[in-house]
Amino acid sequence: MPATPSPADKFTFGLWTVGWPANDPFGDPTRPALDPVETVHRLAELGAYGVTFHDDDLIPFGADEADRAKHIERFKAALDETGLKVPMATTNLFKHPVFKDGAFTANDRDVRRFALRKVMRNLDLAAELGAHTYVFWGGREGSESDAAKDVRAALDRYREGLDTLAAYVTDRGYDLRFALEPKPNEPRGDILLPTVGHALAFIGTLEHADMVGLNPEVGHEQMAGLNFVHGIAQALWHGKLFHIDLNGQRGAKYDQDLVFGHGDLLNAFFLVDLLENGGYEGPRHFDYKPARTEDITGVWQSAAANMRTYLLLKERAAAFRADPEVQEAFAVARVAELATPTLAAGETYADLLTDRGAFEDFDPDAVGARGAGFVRLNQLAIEHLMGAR
Ligand code: GLT
Ligand code: MN
Ligand code: MN
Repeated sequence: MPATPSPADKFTFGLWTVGWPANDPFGDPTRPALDPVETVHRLAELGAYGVTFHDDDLIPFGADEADRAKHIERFKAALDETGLKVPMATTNLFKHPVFKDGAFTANDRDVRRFALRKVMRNLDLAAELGAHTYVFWGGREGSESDAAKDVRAALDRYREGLDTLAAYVTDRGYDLRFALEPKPNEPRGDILLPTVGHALAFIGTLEHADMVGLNPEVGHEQMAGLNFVHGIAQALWHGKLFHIDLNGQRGAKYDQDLVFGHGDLLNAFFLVDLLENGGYEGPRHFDYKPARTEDITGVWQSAAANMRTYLLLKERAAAFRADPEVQEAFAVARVAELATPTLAAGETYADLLTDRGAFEDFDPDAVGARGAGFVRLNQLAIEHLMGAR
């Protein structure tokens, strides 16, 4: 069978993904907790490259130093036995009630100081385990009331927090970059930095902007009604696609965290095409939740499904690009022509003003009447995706 994952494919999973015991706001867990050591072994058997974690996924919140050291040692031993890597780590700044009004942007200054200390402690561990990316998902940074949050002050504090942590990483000599993960809402009514675009603009204001990029998640942009492929293309264009969270989402509703491809499959096809051909070399990280209906067998089946779907889409995208009829359709649609600058080399606006062919002798009605051929191209993509070609 083709589409068998191997570490070379760089597939990674968060401990919190397969480890989710399937509790939701309406119901109790349907599965027992998973031991991180077992997760490491199972992911390695399935062909994954690495595993990622929040501090609290590995070490229960409030554990003492001795207990903490034991949890870390067991995890390290499992990594050594399996060869699994830890390319990314992050901080849980959302579960404990202390973070109910946010972490870096909580109105309460003591909470903000505690949050920075919690991150610094886990940055040390991330560096020790060889991670190169540190994710910041600010799920609690936001509000339900516009009276209760001064958004401009909150952005000042968000920036202060990230600047402080970037200075810490730089001073310690850690080879770590930060990746901000946007989300429009849930758990807060409105979350700060709600989309890729908001986060990109914010990053430009940071003191260490060069070491801060993005970790966009498929479902989060789709919750905001946005085209994920466009968001990723723009992040790549800015040189800011540091990491990615792959999953599935069906429309603008609660955060579904479905298996990759189990939401908007056509968008997933074009996403894989973009990632494989657009210069992204980082991990293909799955941030999904095995459905609450599944038992532990279903958990590992769903983990495998993420990787298999990605590889199948990669095959289909390659076949699409190699198809001579597709190449001809690309030419008809003038897709490559967009890479040609609008002005010729050395040409100025003054030259453009004297080019009669650009205006006086140009026939907008004739050009406006010409069909673009985009639908045929799209249909060819769909037929390749369906395995019909
Ligand atoms: C949380 C969230 C994810 C983030 C994780 C990183 S935690 O599960 O829903 O989208 O990527 O903090
Ligand atoms: Mn999500
Ligand atoms: Mn995520």
